[in-house]
Amino acid sequence: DLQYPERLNAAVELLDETIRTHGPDRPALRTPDGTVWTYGELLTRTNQVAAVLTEDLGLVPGNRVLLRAPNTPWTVAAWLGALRAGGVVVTTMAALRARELGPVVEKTRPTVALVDHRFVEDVLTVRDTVAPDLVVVPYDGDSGDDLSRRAATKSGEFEAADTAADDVALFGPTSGSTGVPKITTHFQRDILSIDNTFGRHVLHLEPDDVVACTAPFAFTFGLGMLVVFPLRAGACALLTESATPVQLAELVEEHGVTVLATAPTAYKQVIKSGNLARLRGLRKAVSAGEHIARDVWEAIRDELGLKVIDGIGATEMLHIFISAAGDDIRPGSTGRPVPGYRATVLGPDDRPVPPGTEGRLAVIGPVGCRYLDDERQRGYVVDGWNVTGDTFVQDEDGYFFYRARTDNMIVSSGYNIGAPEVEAAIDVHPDVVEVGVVGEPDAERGSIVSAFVVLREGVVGDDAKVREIQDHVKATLAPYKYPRRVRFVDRLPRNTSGKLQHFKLREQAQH
Ligand code: 3SK
Repeated sequence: DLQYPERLNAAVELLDETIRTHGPDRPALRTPDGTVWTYGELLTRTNQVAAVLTEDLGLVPGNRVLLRAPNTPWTVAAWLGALRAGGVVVTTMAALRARELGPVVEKTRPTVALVDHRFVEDVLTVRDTVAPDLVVVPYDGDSGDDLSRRAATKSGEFEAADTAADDVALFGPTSGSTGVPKITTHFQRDILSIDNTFGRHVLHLEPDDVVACTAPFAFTFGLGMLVVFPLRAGACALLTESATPVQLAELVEEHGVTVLATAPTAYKQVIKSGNLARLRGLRKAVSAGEHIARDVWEAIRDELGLKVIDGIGATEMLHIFISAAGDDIRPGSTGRPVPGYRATVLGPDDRPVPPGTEGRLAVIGPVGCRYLDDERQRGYVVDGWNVTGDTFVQDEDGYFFYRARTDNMIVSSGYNIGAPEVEAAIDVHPDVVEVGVVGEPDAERGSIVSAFVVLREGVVGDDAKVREIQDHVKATLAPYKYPRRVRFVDRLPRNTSGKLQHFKLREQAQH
C-alpha cells in the first residue's frame, strides 16, 4: 500500500489515474451556485495553470507558489497546476492579513503568488515590504492579468514535471499554540499517503459520494477531505467559501451531500439551531480539528442513526492518524491508530506508559513532522516519534481517549484537570453558547480553573449566573474541577481554522 515508485507526481495520480478508471465526464467539483467542473474540465484547467506557471511566469520545479484563496474550483486547479509543474505549494488561509502573511512569505520565499482577486491587497503589501520579486497573479476576477484569462490562452495539454516521490510538494504553515508560524513540509508521496491510510482504511469514499467540508484547503483537514480523498475516489466535492453551520446544513440538504466533514463546533451549532434533521441524507460524518464532546456525538447518533467518525490529525502529519469508523467506533474514544500508523502514550521520561495512564501522545507513520528550518523540530520529534502536544490515555484494547492539549492540562492543588472536560460540562448549560477553559495562575493553588463563557443573547452575566454555572459543573463532574473564576465575554478567540486559541485566553487570564 505504502510503497511508491521513485518518480511520482501527485497531481497525475489524483487526476489522470482517476480519469483512466472513471472517465472524464463525472463531476469533480461543484459550488452552491450550480457551477460544475467535470474531471475532464479540471484536468484541462490544471494543465493550463501549469502552463501559465512555467511558460509565462518562469516557474521551474522546486520553486514555491503561494496560494491565498478560499475554496473555489480555481483554487483546486491552482493547487493541482502548481504540483503538476513541480512547484511547492505554500497554502495560506485567505483570511490572513499582511502582518501574518509576511513571516510566512519571508520563510518560504515564493516566486509566484496565485491569489483570489478579492484577497490581493495584503499580498501586494507583503510583496512591497519583504518580497519585491514576488509575481502576484489574481484569479477568479476580470482583470486582464487574471489567471483564468491567461489560462484560456493555453491548450490544456501539459506534460507533468518528472518529480521524485520525496520531492517537497507542500509547505503548510501552522500557527501552533503560540501564534508564531512554523512551516511544515510534505512530499509528493505524502499527499497520496493520507489517502492510502485514512482515506482507504477509514473513510472509504464511493464514486457517487458528494463531499462537503467547512475547512479551508490551507487547513490540511480541508485539503484531504475536499481534494485528495474525493479525487482519488472519483467522487465530487461541494466547495463552499464561508458557510455558517446553518447554511451548511441547508447546503447538505439541497445538494445531496453524502459525506460531511467539519469541526465539532459546527455540529454543535447545527444541533443547537434545530437544523440537525437537515443532515439526514448523510452517509458519513467526520469530525476533526478539536475533540468532539460525547453529547454532540450521541445527539447525531440518536437523531440521524449516524456514528460520527472522530479523528485526530495535525498539520505536521498532514492528516488524520487516529480514528475509527463503523462498528470499530467506541463512543468517547478518538479511535485506534489508522492502518499505517503506530501510536503510544509517553510518560514524563519519554517512555511508553501502561494502558490507563495519561501521557503525551506519540505517533509514527508514513507522514511525519519536518519543519522548515525551525528549532522547534527537536521538540516535536523525539526518538523518531512525533509528539503531537495532546494528552491521551489508551485502554487495554488499544483505543485512545483524548484528555486535553498537553498545554491545556490544568494542575490545581495537585489535581490534574483537563480543560476540555470542564468545557464540555459548561457547554451543556442551556444558557451557554460557547466556552473556553484555561488555567489561571493562583498563589495558593498553583493554578485555578478559569472559564470564559459566551452567554445566549439576552441572558445576564451576573454573580448569580456565575454561581449557577459553578453549581452546574459541581453537579456533573468531581467538584474540585469547577471553575473558580468565570468571565462572561462576547466571543472567544479562534484561529482561521476555527480552533479555539487557548493561549489567548491564558494571556487574558493573567490580567
Ligand atoms: O486538527 C486536526 O485534527 C487535523 C485533522 C486533519 C488534518 C489536519 C489537522 C490539523
